Amino acid sequence: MSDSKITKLDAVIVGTGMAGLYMIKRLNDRGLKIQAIEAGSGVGGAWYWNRYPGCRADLPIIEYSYSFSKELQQEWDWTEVMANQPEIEKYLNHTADRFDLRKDIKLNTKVTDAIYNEATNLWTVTTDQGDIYESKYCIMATGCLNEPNYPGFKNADSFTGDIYHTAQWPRDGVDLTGKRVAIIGCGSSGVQAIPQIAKQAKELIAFQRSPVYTFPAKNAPMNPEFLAQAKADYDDIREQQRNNEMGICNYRGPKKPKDPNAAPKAKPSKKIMGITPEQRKQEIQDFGINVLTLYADTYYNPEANEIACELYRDYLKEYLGDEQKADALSPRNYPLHCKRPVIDTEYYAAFKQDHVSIVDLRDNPVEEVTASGLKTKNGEYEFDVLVYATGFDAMTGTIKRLNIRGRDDVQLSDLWEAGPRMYMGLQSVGFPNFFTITGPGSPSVVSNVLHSIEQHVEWIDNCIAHLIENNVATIEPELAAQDAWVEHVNKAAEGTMMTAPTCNSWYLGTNVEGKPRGFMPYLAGTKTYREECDEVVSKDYEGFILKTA
Ligand code: N01
Repeated sequence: MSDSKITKLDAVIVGTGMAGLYMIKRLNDRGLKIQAIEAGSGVGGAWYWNRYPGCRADLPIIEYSYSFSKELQQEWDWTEVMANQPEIEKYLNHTADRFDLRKDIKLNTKVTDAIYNEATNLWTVTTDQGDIYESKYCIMATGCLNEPNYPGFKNADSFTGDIYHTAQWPRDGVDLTGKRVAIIGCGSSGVQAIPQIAKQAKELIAFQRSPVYTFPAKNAPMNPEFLAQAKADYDDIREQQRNNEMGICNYRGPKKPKDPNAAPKAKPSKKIMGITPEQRKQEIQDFGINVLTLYADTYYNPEANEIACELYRDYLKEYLGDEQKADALSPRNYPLHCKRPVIDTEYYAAFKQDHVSIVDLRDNPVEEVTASGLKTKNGEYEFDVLVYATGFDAMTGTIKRLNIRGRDDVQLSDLWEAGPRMYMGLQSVGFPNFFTITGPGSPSVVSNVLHSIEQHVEWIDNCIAHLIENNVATIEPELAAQDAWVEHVNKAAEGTMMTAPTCNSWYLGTNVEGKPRGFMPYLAGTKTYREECDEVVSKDYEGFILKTA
């Protein structure tokens, strides 16, 4: 390859979601020569691809938004407490324009290979558009939930109707009016999509393998006074987020002066084990079903957890008033808090409608896809449209799909065959100057992920600045430090409901056939993790090997 066809760079950034956009901004501010590459026709990452009906944030948007720019915080007006996908996509496009990031982004382009050259310490990154970049640093901003998971059903291609995946929803939308629709999967995406699809479809059949514990989102239009106050309080909000292990402060608006004559406000009990069955029912009545997520002992005591699960099933039975639907939708045999929390807007209300039905796949599994629908062990179903809401090959799927080769031509996907191995979720041994934003082994998806993204981007940016200032050619982890970190991450998850033997989830990789079981994110919390990252830096990048040129 002639040198003239190779673009020389300081850094390649793969992906332009929330992580990629901020990474571009930071490296731009440093004056580095960079190129960001994006597979989509627009920026936004997860918020570009996941445009299925009902898609929205599951955290208050005041806290799930960039904190890096005070100006951006002040000028953007959110319209809902938990913004929907179109609004978040618009915000991210605004961010790209506001900070002039588009000049460094190549859209509609997929990275195919990233190969490390040990002689030059450079990464050669190639794309499906024929681009070749030679870059000192390669930064994966590919997100944790990017590679769609398609179940390998027999005869999957034989269906003659339209097929969609929630994570690859068409940009121009889909008109489902009057259609018979089937949806497979009832995780966060299915739970958000079902009530909205039910509004259009003539008939909606939900095929569900694992019912979820889901709690009302309590979304609402943004109150302009609340928003104004939040803007005034932003410094404090961000500080509180930094001091919280989830990166969340649950901002409630201005503190009202205490009325000395007011009766003390009732609060739910701290533990479910400490109260009688009657009191438990009373607390559900008083505080709503979400109260089950507030009892501390349900997070570590299996007995307490099972009491909460039983109460949840009772609540569902009473709410639905339909034995078959309640039985099918009732989660059993795995604990509350095992999967990522799901929150919903009128999910169960959708099933109260006659044209919405549920097929419980637990003892009636899918046998094959047919030309006109699906065949399960106990029956056949016909429909016009098939929607996969079957989630993602999370955390490792995208990175493993690419041809990433480090020192000695070792392929990252081979190295991660038995599960990802990273030091602090930032780097893997044998892949010098190759960084992953919110990689496995960092808090990422078990926190307010944007909060974690900002912390990682800033760490990587500061690290690169350090390397340049000190004439360091390469950085990569020591094997012993990486091994110890993987052990540390495993320990943090031990004994939690998320790693209970009966738990299956995408955190554990068990949602994808053949993927090794192992808890991938780091559970100690974002505050603890930030301190650990800062400590590593203060000890001259302890656990990393820095080599001068
Ligand atoms: O994916 P999931 P998701 N046969 O893996 C089922 C984020 N997110 O896209 O549980 C039958 O949770 C699977 O069943 P099971 C959020 O972090 C956020 O819904 O594996 N069913 C499950 O029911 C979330 O956690 C928002 O037994 C099969 C479903 O498909 C993450 O993305 C909104 C199957 C997949 O659920 C993933 O959510 C949406 C098979 N072969 C997503 N394979 C926000 O609110 C899988 N399933 C911000």
